Amino acid sequence: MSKQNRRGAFIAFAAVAGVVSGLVFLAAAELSALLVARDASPLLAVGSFVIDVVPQPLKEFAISTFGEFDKVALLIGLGLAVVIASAAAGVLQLARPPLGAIALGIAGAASVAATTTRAGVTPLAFLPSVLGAVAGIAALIVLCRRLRTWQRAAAIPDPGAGGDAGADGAAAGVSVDRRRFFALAGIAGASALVVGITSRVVSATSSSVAAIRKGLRLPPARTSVTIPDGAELDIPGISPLFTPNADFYRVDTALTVPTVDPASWRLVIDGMVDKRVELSFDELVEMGLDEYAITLTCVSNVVGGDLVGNAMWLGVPIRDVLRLAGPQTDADMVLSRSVDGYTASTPLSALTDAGRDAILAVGMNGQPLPLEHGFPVRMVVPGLYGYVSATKWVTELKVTTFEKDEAYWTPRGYSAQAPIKFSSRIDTPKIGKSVAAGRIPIAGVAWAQTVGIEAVEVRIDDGEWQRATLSAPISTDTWVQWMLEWDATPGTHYVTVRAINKNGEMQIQESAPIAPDGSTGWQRSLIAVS
Ligand SMILES: Nc1nc2c(c(=O)[nH]1)N[C@H]1C(S)=C(S)[C@@H](COP(=O)(O)O)O[C@H]1N2
Ligand SMILES: [Mo]
Repeated sequence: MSKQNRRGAFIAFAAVAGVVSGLVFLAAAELSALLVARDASPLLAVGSFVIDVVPQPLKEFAISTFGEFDKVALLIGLGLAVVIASAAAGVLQLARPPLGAIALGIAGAASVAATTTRAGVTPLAFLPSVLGAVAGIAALIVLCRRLRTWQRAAAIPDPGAGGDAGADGAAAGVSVDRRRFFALAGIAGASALVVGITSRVVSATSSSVAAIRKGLRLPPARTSVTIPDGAELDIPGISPLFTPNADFYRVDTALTVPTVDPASWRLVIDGMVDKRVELSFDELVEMGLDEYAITLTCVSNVVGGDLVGNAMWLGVPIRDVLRLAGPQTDADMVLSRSVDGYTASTPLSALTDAGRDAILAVGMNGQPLPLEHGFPVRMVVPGLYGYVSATKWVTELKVTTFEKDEAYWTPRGYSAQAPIKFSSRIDTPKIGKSVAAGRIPIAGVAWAQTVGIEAVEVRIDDGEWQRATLSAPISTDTWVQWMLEWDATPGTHYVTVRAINKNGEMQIQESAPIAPDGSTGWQRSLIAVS
């Protein structure tokens, strides 16, 4: 091997030593997180930090490119960054010790900062990062020492005239040093992978809160919603009147689903109130549970999109809960806060006005809230986009003013207040699927929470607008289904839909993007008939 090649090879081995040390760091951190501080995994904390700080356009790019897999993509990206950074630390440590170890120490300090500043973490949250850094640094020092021993042995000049015996002896020494290095790196790397992956999987799947939720029996509803005859149309491909929990869209900034035990959950009502109030889960549900059929909509829903769903919620009016604390008259906003630090700003009037069914929900479609939909308690407010109203895993209602306080999305390009812009969607025929000529239904859903849908109109190509048949509405807070029989003729056709609300207003035709306060436009879809 030439001297040049040998130098290159040792740089590569140093990179291997670095990557192995990085794995040891993460594995030790994951194991100690599993044992002492469940929510303090450095990788996840740094990931959550990234989610909070990336600029809005990048976030939108990630969501539009990776869709539901945006969080997986983030974790893969982070993994790559860890591999590259720890390889660099290895090379540094071999060339200029102890710079590599110092680099790992800095990574440990950054990871302590990321974990301990997450909302609602345990006081021990610093420990996984510290133990991880100590283990990683120890591995790096030991591996690089071994590497240097081997490097020194390999650099022994060919004794030449000194005779064959000397050269053989040196070569044997070199191969022992090489074997020692690779054995150590292999064992450390493999055990780190096994320990790290097992700890993470155990942490993710052994949440005792999932079992607690399964065993939870909610009191029966005091009042239930009457479903009128004709509330659900029987058309293949249309959205069901109630979206099953498993199909309900999920949008949040939580990298891992928060696990909140109802036994330790508390709701604090504070801020501009006559008296601070704290409620336990039992105290909340004892206030009496009622059913509410409310359609939830995300501000990120594009025209024709699927970030909208309808559920039968079981909950307590927020009005009743706020009344216990006595909001002061100069307050105009409630800043709701989640265990994960997320906040939403909701106009106080949307929570207290008579006739507005804003609730603290504990049940969804006949079950306790699913963990990812906010177990054990979330807000649901008819007529406002989710980001300004539907706080999941909610733990605090701070009565305040829009002037004094700001919610999570407000400095990130979204309006502080955001009523839902009413809209309509075509569910069937599916875009891009060709249908057979003949009489077929065109059908979908339309929503205008708090006002109600008066009519839905459909136009084929440039024809007349035709009134669709509507399902019987459950309430003004619930979407309706609509359908129109169509004699489909072969060829391609444009189908356009628009809704009219019960105030006689027409759905906005002009298209608007989702930021800052929700999309507008009429859905126009191309349908191929054969
Ligand atoms: N804690 C928390 N609650 C949250 C969010 C969040 O990021 N964190 N996102 C909000 C947004 S933008 C929407 S649209 C709804 C979505 O609720 P779902 O996931 O149950 O459909 O939750 C809201 N509540
Ligand atoms: Mo949303």
